[in-house]
Amino acid sequence: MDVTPARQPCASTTVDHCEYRVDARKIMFLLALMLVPALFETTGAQSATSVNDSYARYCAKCHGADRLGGMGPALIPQNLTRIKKDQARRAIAQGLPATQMPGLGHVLGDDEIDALVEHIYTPLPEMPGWGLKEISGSQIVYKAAPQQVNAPIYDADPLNLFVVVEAGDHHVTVLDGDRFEPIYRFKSRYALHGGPKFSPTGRFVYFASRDGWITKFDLFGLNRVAEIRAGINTRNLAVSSDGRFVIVANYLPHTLVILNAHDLTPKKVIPVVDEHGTSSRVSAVYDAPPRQSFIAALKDLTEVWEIPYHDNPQFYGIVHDYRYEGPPKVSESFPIRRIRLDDYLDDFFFDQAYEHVVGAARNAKQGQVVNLIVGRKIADVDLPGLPHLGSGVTWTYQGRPVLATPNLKKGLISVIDMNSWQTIRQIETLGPGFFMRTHENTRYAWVDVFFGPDRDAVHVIDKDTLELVRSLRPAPGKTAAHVEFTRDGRFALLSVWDMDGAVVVYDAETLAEVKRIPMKKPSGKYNVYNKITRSAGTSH
Ligand code: DHE
Repeated sequence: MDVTPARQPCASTTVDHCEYRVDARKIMFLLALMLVPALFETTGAQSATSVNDSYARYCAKCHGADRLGGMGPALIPQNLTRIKKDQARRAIAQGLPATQMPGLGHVLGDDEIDALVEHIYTPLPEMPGWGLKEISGSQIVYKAAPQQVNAPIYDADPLNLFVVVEAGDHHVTVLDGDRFEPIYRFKSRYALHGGPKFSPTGRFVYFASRDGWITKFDLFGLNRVAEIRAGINTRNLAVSSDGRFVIVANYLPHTLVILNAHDLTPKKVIPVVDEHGTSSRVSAVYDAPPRQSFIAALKDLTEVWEIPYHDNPQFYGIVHDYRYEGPPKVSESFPIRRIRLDDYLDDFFFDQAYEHVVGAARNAKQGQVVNLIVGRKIADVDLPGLPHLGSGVTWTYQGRPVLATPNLKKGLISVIDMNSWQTIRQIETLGPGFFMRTHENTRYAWVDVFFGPDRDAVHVIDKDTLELVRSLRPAPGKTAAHVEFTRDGRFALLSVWDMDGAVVVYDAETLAEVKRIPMKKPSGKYNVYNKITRSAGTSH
């Protein structure tokens, strides 16, 4: 059974499909605009029509015809509070780095861009609600399928499976990580984004789509268990380390939604507001297992939230300065601890002990280190450009723990000493990178060159010398990105991001190609064992 989302996003399968060409009608229109200005000094209705046309032609496919988001974020004043109008103007004209937003300055005139800016800063006549009632109403619990079993229905190591998200045609492939053969392929919700998250044993996997659908899938029986639409425009999800809860971070509405991990029944909708009533989008939410809590970074408030999910009151002793809001220390009350910061956190990273959060704002000059125990910022970190901390990895270098992160604006990898929080090295690359990966059993770290002319290259870095040792180009001319290792670290799987793409398997020691598995724009791949053991070399 499949259920149509309340708001159907565009049926197209890629984002680079959006039409930005100037056609003959457009040229005629622009000529008319130049030659007969008086024609256009008429009614407001006409200019409203033309801005609606521009929006429909250039924006709607990614941002939704209703401006409530799709592949791109919602374009409504509530979600644009951190962007000034001239920044919006620049973004439309020149595009935005590290996003799929192209510049439209070559097809739209200044007046058209101005009109679009006014349009997106105009409140919608009515904001759709997506509260507990609507969320509950969208829930689908799939009937127990005959194949629901207590062991995998296939002959492969269930902990060495890869879940591969194929963004090209919105499918997921379950891949045997020993034989490198697909076991099963199924249609996912439209535009999954972020890493799927696993239950503690690795049997179940949870996906989030940009338009708010959460899917629970059983990797033993290879069937969907339940689905629910938790938001209109969603960022990501996290699963509690005890396997009881799923939490969903939303851009729209401004909420965090807690679900029962068993069948996705909603438990609580938390409005994300500060004490003055200002609301915020949620940048991302993650699980912090040793703390038995969720940590959420907020986009429009300079706060980080910690939301404990543990019943054991002893847990609360770990943190001395807890300031509870709501009923205290009651099971499943999900109290909120607010940690106030100097700046926003758009992207962040935990140390392996989950004691520190290293975060950065998109437009900040440096990052900040927040100690979760004392609940405040303890250091600044030199992180120029736009570090992609969510993709950071750690290893031991000369006896000390280091964090390495790619940068979405600059071709460099920052390597930071996690004891002193000083930068040890900036490794130059061929261009800005999106994803970085390593594994405890390999001497190399891999990072892609996601943007620019060398986007088909992937660098291999020696973790002992911090030198680039090799650049691989698995498919010249096609973007190569996102590596994940097998559970033993012997093989590295790399994506060729193309409709006619592939997952390419490399020997992690010799760097020789072992196998190529055809796939449709495989955006990310996730190894069950590495995820549930929280390998230092992968995203959590
Ligand atoms: Fe992502 C993860 C934010 C654009 C592909 N991306 C994440 C996460 C965040 C994030 C916060 C971590 C969530 C998690 O795993 O739980 N991404 C953002 C942005 O703010 C940004 C720059 C703008 C936006 O459009 O939201 C952005 N991301 C993209 C893309 O354009 C990518 C390349 C293509 C796509 O699918 O949209 C993209 N993001 C990914 C992938 C992951 C991800 C594949 C999971 C990485 C992993 O290995 O864990």
